[in-house]
Amino acid sequence: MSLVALALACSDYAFQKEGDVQARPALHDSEPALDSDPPEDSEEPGREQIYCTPFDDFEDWNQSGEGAWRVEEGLLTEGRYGEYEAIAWLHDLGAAERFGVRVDVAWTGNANDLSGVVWGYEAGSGLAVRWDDPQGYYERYDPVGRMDLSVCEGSSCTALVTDSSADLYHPADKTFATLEAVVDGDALHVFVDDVLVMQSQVPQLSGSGPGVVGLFSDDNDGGVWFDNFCVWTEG
Ligand SMILES: [Ca+2]
Ligand SMILES: [Ca+2]
Repeated sequence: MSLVALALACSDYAFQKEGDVQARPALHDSEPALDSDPPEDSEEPGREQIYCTPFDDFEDWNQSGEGAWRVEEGLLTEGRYGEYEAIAWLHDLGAAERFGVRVDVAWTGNANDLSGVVWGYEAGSGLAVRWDDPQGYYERYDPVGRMDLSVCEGSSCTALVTDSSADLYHPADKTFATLEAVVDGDALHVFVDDVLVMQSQVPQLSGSGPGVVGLFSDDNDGGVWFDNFCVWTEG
């Protein structure tokens, strides 16, 4: 698929570490009616949340291409009709043996294609975990939806691993699911609402991040919505 929108978080490191452990509820501080419950794994000892944004604004993010990103009432949305591509990036969150990139994601309308998280973005290339066809609009998978791990070079992504075995249907009603990619050495585990939906071992994962992190959106006609984008590391 050649149509790509990628927005990478950078910026001010709006680190929400002021309150240490007490800061963790800030993961879901802004729209309690929309947010899901804090995932249990964010409470695991040893993990340090190193970046988190509730998308009060998008000013510190970089982007390129033609993705239609904007903040609306504390949510980041991207969506437009037709073909487009966009890439954005920020500064580096450093390296860790084990890390997680997570975001709350929701959709509206129809004809939504790919959404996901990005890490290790450097010189126009990065790794992405992407959730494809979450409403089954394109009837590409049975059960609905597919997860992949891809290498994205600019607007062109090549899947390293795909997994369509889990039922990844999610309605386009602006309710949020939490997508999380956890990398541990060369192992990848992908969770939706803390349920494991894909796992794989891929050599390219070793030393891949988190580095420059961000979000991926491709051809979400109806619109994709993001909230509470957070990165944690361990070790
Ligand atoms: Ca928010
Ligand atoms: Ca589409």
